Amino acid sequence: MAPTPYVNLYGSHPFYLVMEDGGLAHGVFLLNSNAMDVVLQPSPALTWRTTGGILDFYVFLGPDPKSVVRQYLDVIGSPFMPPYWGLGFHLCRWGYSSTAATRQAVKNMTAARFPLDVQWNDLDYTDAKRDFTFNKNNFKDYPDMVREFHRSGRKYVMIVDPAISSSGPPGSYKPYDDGLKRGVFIRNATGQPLVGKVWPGPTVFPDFTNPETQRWWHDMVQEFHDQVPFDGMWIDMNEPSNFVAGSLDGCPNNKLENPPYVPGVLGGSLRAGTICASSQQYLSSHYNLHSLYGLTEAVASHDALVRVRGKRPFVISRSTFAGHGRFAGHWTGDVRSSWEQLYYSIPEVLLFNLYGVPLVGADICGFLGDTSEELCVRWTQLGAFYPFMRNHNDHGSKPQEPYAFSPAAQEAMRKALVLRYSLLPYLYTLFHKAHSAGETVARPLFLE
Ligand code: MIG
Repeated sequence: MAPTPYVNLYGSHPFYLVMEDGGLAHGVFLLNSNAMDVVLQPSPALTWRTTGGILDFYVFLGPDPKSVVRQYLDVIGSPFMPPYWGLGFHLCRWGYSSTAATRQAVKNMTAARFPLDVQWNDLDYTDAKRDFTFNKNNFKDYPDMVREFHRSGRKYVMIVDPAISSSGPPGSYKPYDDGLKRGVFIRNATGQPLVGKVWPGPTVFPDFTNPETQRWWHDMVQEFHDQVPFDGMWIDMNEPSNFVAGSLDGCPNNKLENPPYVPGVLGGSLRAGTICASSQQYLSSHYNLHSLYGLTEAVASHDALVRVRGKRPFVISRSTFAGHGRFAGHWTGDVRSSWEQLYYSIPEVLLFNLYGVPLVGADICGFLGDTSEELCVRWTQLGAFYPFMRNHNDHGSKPQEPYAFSPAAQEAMRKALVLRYSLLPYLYTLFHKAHSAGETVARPLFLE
């Protein structure tokens, strides 16, 4: 779920770090992907209550907090090295409804003397919200737009959702037809591809634990890249998110769907907002694999980009699990344009660094709802210190690109951006140390 108190969020990292009064630190990792409660007890204690899997515990003795993080990363894998351009300023919004509108945003940034390294598009570029297609009306010259961005030294990233449209006539949509033939979709109790509902309407869900799915995903990425030379992938909705509970046909009544204990998840049911727990994947049931969906899609996307572009990949994911940072970064999803959410983005960014996902940031100025000038200025100043710096906005909200504000506000934002850019070599070095030696990029002071 989007950041809301007391509900399950986009990702799972069953790891904690304790620092005692004397400065000694230790950490514990429970490598387990099942649905679980984490209960903070009043005494210094924590209870994990998991609903399956293996009780595979790791204890990290530190003795200092940085060593705990390094020891944890020795187990789960250290962060991938992002391309240098990934550390620049990224601009996005849901509602750049044409190549003209997208180009205009880039022009406005340049005219207002703001640095912009990476331009993004949300679902607007697609044909009927389907992956690996583009809209032949408003985005008719989409490939040319991306090539133009390249000529001006910029990079380009677009959104990709995992769910694949399944309702078109046979022969009309290759990702579905080909995926069906290759058996890459998650199956329901009767062995048929499970059909849910996401942006394009009825959809099926790739099972990224199947090696054939990884190959199919690569082929789809390759074919789309042959048309549109994009540089990175923004993988959204990969918890996986579903607009109906379980599937269009509901879920069967069995032990995995109705286990004796359900952790405190939204709606009190494992299928709420996602697919049936008893659906079958290549490795095991979705009951066991649910929390790994985003990670397995990140692996597929990372590997596809390496093979297609032959360069360091750039993948930003909403869902994450322990080990994600080896393959991709993370943005913190649908944050509200509020002071409270600006505040919470700080512990979130610092925590993801302890989790080995240093390429992380919240949507600057907030995503949901209208921002205000003061909030957007302060959030840009804070965001200049996020390892991943992107301004992204919901459709229908008031514009919040840096150039949308008063001259005084723009001047403050420009200063923050110039400061970030002057520190980029330092930031890049921190990423190298995270990658090569298990360090953090944005870190809480107690690590020092
Ligand atoms: O149901 O693609 O978190 O960043 O703009 C919403 C549209 C789907 C959720 C993402 C948000 C993105 C939006 N997506």
